[in-house]
Amino acid sequence: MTSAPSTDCLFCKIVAGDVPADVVASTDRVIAFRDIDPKAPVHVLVAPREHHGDVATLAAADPALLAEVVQLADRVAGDLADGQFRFVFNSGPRAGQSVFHVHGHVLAGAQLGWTPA
Ligand code: IU
Repeated sequence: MTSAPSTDCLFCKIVAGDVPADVVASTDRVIAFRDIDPKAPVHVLVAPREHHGDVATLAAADPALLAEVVQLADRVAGDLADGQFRFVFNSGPRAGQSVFHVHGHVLAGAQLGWTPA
């Protein structure tokens, strides 16, 4: 998948500031914003500003950028919760991916259950 910005991509529009989002943290290359349909007391999406379709594509294209995504997730969990968090990348529609600009879900702020299926 391409790293070029996509005019059809919701998260590229959020990165560009064309669609509003509740941004909680950001760096030069990564942005973190609250999920509009939270599944935990803290539910924040962490995405590279650059467009990559899924986490494996990002890992292959720019592993350092994936590390920056993880580092910002850790910072968000420390700032908004107690530093303990689940970090989920849905990869592919059958895994639940609905936005095809890679993003990790930071879930925190409560004792989390397990087994999604
Ligand atoms: P997924 O892993 O691709 O399914 O995650 C997409 C998330 O994006 C999902 O949790 C939505 O609630 C969330 N989201 C959002 O935060 N803002 C939006 O405008 C839309 C979806 I559309």
